[in-house]
Amino acid sequence: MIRSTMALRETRPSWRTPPGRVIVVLPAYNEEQSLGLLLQRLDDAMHEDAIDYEIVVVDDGSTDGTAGVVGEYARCLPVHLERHDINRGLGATIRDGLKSAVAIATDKDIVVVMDADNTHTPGLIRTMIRVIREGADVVIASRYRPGSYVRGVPFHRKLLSLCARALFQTVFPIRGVRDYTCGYRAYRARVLRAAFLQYGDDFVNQQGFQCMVDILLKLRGLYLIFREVPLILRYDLKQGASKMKVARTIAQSIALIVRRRFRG
Ligand SMILES: Nc1nc2c(ncn2[C@@H]2O[C@H](COP(=O)(O)OP(=O)(O)O)[C@@H](O)[C@H]2O)c(=O)[nH]1
Ligand SMILES: [Mg+2]
Repeated sequence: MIRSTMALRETRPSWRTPPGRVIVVLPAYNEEQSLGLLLQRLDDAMHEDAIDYEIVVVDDGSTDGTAGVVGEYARCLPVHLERHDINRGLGATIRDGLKSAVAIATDKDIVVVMDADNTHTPGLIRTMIRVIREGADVVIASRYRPGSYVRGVPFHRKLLSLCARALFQTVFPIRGVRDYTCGYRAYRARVLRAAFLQYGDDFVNQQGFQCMVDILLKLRGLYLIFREVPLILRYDLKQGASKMKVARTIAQSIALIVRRRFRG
């Protein structure tokens, strides 16, 4: 028995490298109530599918116990904490999280970004990985695919994201993309590395929630394959209010469209 295992090892092809890992980036601003539960659910989901993973939490100057929660879980889970001294906004937080992820990733790894508010279901990561392994470079968890399900989202937020979809699909069509604004996505690590090489820190240079759209606009110039999978959004699980400032996000998104569409 031992001899046959040895023989197998000796005949392992030289090109075979260990399977890729998943690096999960969580932008977090005052998420102490949700983050612990999300970390547990992430660990469960990764464990169930025997996926090797690491988590990078970027605490964006939270004034609550967000950093403390990460510290607690870091004793038993592969979680790293990065901190901003002051609140810098979602764009800078996602940029720093992606940079840290790329720094520890190999080209085989997959980087997943999701909200830290425990409304995105971690079980979907397995599907997103599968779609990347099937050939996609970027996978978006989308509210606009058959099988998606949204629970607890207020009417005005549904309307806002529908309008955003209509507008962005018209002005910046990207094959395979309907949901431009959802914060739950998976990227090949090497795609992110290439994007940082090309754009530097300007890869993510929008401060607010419109950074999600801008990332796609930057990536669409890199000749990539975009795919979507249906999202189950459990907004009913959200503790406290959304951090999105609706009027500001609309104004900044329109400014972004004008800049990117008419001024290059
Ligand atoms: N870094 C950072 N993260 C933020 C900020 N505002 C929101 N977030 C995070 O961005 C994600 C999206 O915010 P959320 O309130 O869930 O927005 P919604 O789901 O669209 O209502 C969550 O993980 C928040 O913790 C901010 O000012 N800075
Ligand atoms: Mg959210």
